[in-house]
Amino acid sequence: MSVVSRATAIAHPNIALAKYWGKRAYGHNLPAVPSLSVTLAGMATTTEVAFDASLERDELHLGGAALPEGAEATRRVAGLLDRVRAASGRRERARVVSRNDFPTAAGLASSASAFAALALAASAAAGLPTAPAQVSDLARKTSVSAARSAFGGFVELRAGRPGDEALAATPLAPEDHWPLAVVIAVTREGPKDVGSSDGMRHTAATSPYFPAWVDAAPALFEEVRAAVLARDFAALGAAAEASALRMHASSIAAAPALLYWTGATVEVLAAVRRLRGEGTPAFFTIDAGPHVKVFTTPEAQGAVERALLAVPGVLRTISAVPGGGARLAPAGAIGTPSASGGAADGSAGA
Ligand code: 2P0
Repeated sequence: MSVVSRATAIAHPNIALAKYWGKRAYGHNLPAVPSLSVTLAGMATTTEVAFDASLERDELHLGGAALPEGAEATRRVAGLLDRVRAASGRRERARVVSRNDFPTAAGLASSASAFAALALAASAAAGLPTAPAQVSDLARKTSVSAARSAFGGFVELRAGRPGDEALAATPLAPEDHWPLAVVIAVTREGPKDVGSSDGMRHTAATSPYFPAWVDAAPALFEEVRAAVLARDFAALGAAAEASALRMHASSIAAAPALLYWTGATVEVLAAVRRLRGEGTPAFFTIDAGPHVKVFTTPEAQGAVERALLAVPGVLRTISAVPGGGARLAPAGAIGTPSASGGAADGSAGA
């Protein structure tokens, strides 16, 4: 009978107010610009990692389906597990079972919650330290936005610097610092055309505006950061919209152009401006997809939802509030029957 070391973790998606877009040419997966995000409550990825000597290769089961060995997601998961094996001295392959309780087509960075949950569960299962900074650095090496989901509330991640080996996000303010609400206008079902990693690589390689984006991003990040600390909604909205629009401008100027928007995306931007003109607190941000995330206050959330649902092309809305960071969960939280015996919860070793 093989001995299994197992742990389960839960992590949440985050939405960047100051966008990350582009990697340093040096180092390993270092962001070219600083970013600042809000981790969301109410949507979660739950991931169980089981190191098992009887496995011949790492396995990934997503939402109840086994992914093929050569799939991009399987390769990225195996890459993170390789780092955990190298750091812990373990040699066993692992079975990873993961599910999201939110639709991946919502345009939320599901890779952020996925790799934050994987980094924490794999660290715990292998007996490595599970402090958020270590989990954040491990997650960042596979997916930069995942570094931010290690923490809850308002989270920042500086740009990479020459010589950086470890780079972790840091918490800026807890989730109850500022009771914002976010309403996501879903404008298309199904996966996006170009993934974030490919999109930013293409932008960096071909867009004459990419250097301008990298030059502009640090000042926008500082504006976002100051507005969050001061709870200044108008200042945050101006800086966050500028960050999103300049990020997208860099991609639109790539060759060939990378345009994530649909007509409905632009209609939502116009609706948010109309709302603001009528005195409703609202600003938008857009990630690598056609959906629009609209930040508002809890008091105005219902009015914003109604206004967005009335925009032609908006299929539905999803609402969320700031939430907590990645955490370990009890054994069995994934709700999947486990394989071989010898199960260990939390950070227990083999
Ligand atoms: C962000 N995005 O700051 C930005 C805004 C999308 C647009 O972080 O290559 O999946 O895995 O490091 O983290 C999405 O990029 O990219 C992202 P990789 P990731 O949220």
